[in-house]
Amino acid sequence: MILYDKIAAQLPEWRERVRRLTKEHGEVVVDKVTVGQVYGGMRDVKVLVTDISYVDPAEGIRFRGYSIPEVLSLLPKPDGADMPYVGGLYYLLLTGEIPNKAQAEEVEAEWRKRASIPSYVYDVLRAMPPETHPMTLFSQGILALQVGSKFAQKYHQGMKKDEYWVPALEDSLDLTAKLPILGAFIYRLKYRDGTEPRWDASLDYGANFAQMIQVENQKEYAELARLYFILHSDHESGNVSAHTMHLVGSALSDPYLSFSAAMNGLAGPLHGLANQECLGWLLDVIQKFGGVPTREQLYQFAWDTLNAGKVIPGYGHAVLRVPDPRFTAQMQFAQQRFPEDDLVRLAQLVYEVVPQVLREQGKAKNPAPNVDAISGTLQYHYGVREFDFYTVLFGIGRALGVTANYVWARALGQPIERPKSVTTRMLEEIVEKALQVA
Ligand code: HAX
Repeated sequence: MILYDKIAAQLPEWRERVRRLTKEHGEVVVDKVTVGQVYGGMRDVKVLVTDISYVDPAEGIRFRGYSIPEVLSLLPKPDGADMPYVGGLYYLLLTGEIPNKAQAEEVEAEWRKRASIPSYVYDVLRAMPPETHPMTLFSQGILALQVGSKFAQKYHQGMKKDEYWVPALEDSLDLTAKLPILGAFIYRLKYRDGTEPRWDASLDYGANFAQMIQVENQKEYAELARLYFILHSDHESGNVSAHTMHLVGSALSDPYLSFSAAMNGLAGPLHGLANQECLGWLLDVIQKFGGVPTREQLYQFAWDTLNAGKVIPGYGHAVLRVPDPRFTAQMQFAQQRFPEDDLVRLAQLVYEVVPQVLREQGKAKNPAPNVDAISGTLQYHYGVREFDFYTVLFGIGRALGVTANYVWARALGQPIERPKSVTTRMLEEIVEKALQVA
């Protein structure tokens, strides 16, 4: 398999680079940590390594060194499509190389072979109360699939550490192939007729999701699905979902166990759930004003949100200090295709008004939009209007990045994660000593 061959060929050099760093230069200091960071969610502390993506605060995400506009223009596309193959993006994340069309299609073919879900998984989900949140069903569905983990089987049969990455890659391909089916089934179960989706072997990953989720305009939605999954795939390793995957995986929990845990983190309102919250906020505005409000009305509404002690969803970021290029790419998609849509016009107006409001409030370090400020608007336009489902879409995309990281973490023998904690009293003593010295 091409992904296996490519990674196997790169591994000796990577292992030597890591060996040199850790064995010969392990004592070199990378960063200092302040009391504020210890108590402040470890913000900006450099303690994770990934070569798969990097978020530059002043520019946004780069996947394997490529910016989002570069990724969207360089990756191969299905015939007649504007948006690239998701399989091409997975190839890039896993190997660091831009694939040609045949290579991207080979990843798509791998997914096709693996794209089915055992019927007991559907039964598990059907047994849940109907009001269960889609993210809970998603996480449970992933756990239910865990019994098929090749990593877990091989580990218990006895496997050399050097070989961990091979079944990790197998599981990652299996898991990423099954997630669109699982997501589409959850959508049908909660909001449609509850039937089981079937993968269409003649379609690519994005187009398959479009047909399985049963939207009306499948051709256009397939473009959105490809864009959406690519944009949401990775955002370096410190965000809650990626870090959870890495942390749980570091205990050699298999990709299913690790990814289910990651999805529980993505389900939090400050992380992936923000896309559902954001659309809810936009719809509240439309409902309150009977359509797109004036600039003044929106300005006041934003202040009312802040004064009620709430955050404005879709704005702010822990790392970024500029508008998120994932926001920009989705806004361009909407502006090119349906600029007159009320929600698109509103999202644009919010973009013009909310940063000013957040700047006036003076708390948020980044008053600019993040990926979630627009993603729900696009789904809504194509008829996917059940917005508590949106984080599942994010999760399907996020799997691409975090499984690529999982494979490389096993390939490079990354150890179990175990930072050290201190007590508040210890921090007070450290501060007292520092004050005496000063
Ligand atoms: N609205 C109101 N207040 C905001 C704000 C927003 N959009 N963004 C930040 N702030 C506030 C914070 O709540 C914090 O207030 P306190 O000092 O009272 O605690 C202050 O500004 C400083 O926060 P920060 O340092 O700028 O931001 P953090 O790194 O702490 O948090 C968040 C980053 C993304 C969680 C934050 O900006 C936020 O809550 N945004 C709204 C929710 C959201 O859009 N989340 C999605 C983020 C992208 C993502 O992960 N998607 O999955």
